[in-house]
Amino acid sequence: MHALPRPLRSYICDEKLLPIADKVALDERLSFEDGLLLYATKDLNAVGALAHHVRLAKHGLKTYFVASRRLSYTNICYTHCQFCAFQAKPGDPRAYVLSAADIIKDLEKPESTGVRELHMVAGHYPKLKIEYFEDLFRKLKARFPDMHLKVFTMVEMDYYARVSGISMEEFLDRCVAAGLESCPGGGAEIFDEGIREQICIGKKDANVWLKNAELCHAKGIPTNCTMLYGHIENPEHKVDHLLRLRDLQDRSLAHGKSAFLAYIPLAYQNENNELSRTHVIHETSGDGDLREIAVARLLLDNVPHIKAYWVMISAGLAQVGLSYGADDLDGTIIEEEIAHNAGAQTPQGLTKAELARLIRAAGFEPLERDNLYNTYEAEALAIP
Ligand code: V47
Repeated sequence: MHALPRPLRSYICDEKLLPIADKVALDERLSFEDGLLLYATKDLNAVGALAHHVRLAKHGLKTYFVASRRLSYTNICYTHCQFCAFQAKPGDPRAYVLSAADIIKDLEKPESTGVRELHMVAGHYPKLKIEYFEDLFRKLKARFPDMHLKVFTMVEMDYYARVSGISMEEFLDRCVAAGLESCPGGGAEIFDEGIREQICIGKKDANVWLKNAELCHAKGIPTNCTMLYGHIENPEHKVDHLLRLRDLQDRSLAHGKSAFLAYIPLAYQNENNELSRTHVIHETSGDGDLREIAVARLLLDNVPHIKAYWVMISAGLAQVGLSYGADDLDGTIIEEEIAHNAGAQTPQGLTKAELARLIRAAGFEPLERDNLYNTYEAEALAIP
């Protein structure tokens, strides 16, 4: 087993962290107060070393990436999230809705060759009903049987079940029968109601997100989870959010047929959206981005994978994040709208070779994966 070469206590400069180091060494669960200390300490390297210890114990040097394609079937959205620069209202010249034929045509382009995961999230548009999704998923599966369909945030599925006039259960069962295989982790934002009222007025409350994730897990649909940070939240809100995810994961692991596969901290991108115009933002920084990865690795002891999402924090920092607890660089992406409309300066996509090179250069072992973390050796795929 991989382990740090020295006792964990020897990495600590801030003595307040010593009890946490002892808990981590004994594989004991951290508390809410421990979480606050991990956010408060100036000893970021110690937080990183503790997270790296856990990462090495869980995954060794293995680091995952996926050949993935992002697509949004519509950008029209009737919900109004103040942090979002992606949404368009009907009549907006930017507004679009894609048909199954449009999406298939896009996926037939050479740049989508070899894609194993189609990750689709989109706006909330009442003209799209369950029949649209059934038809879309069936056609996608008929044309690309090996492409994994990862679709809908927990809030998005709630919206489309309601506008279709059917229960959440029926909506999910019909989507799964048509080809839905897993769900991404977006739409969680921050669970604290006071913050939600300021950043996404009118969006469904945290309990809807959590209830639907639990229902997915009960039905055997794996999902991911996220947290949007770097806006107006404070550490209490973040620890509360992470522990609500951890509690749900405990329940899913005990009673469900599936559970969260990965957690992704999402760094708020502040351009072209209302939130940064109306509120004072606690902007994210390199220190903050690494801390989010490390704290998640330490608090979410029951979620197997932590992603360093290069699209929102840069490829270079995501690479450093691999030594702060992350074991997954997410994917090739190819084209991305949500972060880039909000000012992300990163490339639209990275090739498999670029991802493998970033991972190797940081001292880790790249493994291409599919959505369920079945792996393919980079060597076998001739990735340089
Ligand atoms: O749902 C929206 C968030 C999410 C902004 O599951 C923003 O594997 C930052 O969910 N700044 C979409 N974030 C991204 C997402 C995701 C990303 C990577 C991997 C996975 C996964 C999921 O991004 C949205 C919303 O929560 N978001 N606007 C913004 N301005």
